[in-house]
Amino acid sequence: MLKAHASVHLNSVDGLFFSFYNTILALLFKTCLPLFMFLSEQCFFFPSEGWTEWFDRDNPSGSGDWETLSSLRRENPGKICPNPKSIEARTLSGRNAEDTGEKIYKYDTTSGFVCRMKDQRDRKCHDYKVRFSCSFDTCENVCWTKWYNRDHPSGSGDWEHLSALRKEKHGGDLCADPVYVEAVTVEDEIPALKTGQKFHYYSPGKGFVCRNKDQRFDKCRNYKVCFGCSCRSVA
Ligand SMILES: [Ca+2]
Ligand SMILES: [Ca+2]
Repeated sequence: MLKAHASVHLNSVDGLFFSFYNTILALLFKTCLPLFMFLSEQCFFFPSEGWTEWFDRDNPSGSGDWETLSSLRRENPGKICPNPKSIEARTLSGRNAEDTGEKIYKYDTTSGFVCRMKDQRDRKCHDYKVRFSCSFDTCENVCWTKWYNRDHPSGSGDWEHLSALRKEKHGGDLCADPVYVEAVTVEDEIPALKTGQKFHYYSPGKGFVCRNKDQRFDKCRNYKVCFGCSCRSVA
C-alpha cells in the first residue's frame, strides 16, 4: 500500500516536471520561431557581396573606351564601394570582354577598364560596360532589403524585375535607387553567378530576370533577390 502510494506520488512529480518542461519548450518555440523566421527573411544576413549597376561612361570614338574607376567614381558618387572585389566587363551587346579577342589595356579593380584603339589590329574597340562586386564584411553603409521571390520559372522564366516588384508592392523596403543586387537560388542559396546560367537582367536598376530560352540546358532555376540601398535612403 505504501509502495503504491509512493509510486503515485512519484508519478505526479514526474507529471509535474513534464508539464513544466513542456511549457518551457512551448514558450521557447512560440518566442523563437517567429524571431527565427523574421531573421531568416532578412537579406542582410546572407549576402556578403553584391554587384553594382553596369556603367558605360564612354564610347570608343576618341582614343578608345575608357571606363576607368577614377572617372566612374567621380561621375557616380557613392555607387562603387572603396575596395571592389572584382570587375566584369562586357560589350553593350553582352559579350564577355575575354571573348572579343581585343587587347585590353587595363582590366582590374584598381584602374577599371580601358580598351585603346591603337592596341588593336583594326584600330577599333567595342563599346564596353563594366560593373564591380563589393564585399560588405566591413559593414559598409549598405542596408539590404528582404529577399523577394515573386515568380518561378515554370513559364518563360524567373522574372524578379524591379518594376514588377514595385508595382505589386511586395514590401516597403525597396528604396528608390538601389545600388547593389544579389540573387541566389531559392532551394540551396547558391549565388546566381555560380550556377552557370545566363541572365537577361541582373542589375540593381532593373532587378533580375532569367529567361528559359537563354539557357543551353534545362530551364532557369528559381531565384530570389534582394537589393542593397544606401542606408541614408532607407532611413
Ligand atoms: Ca563604354
Ligand atoms: Ca523566383
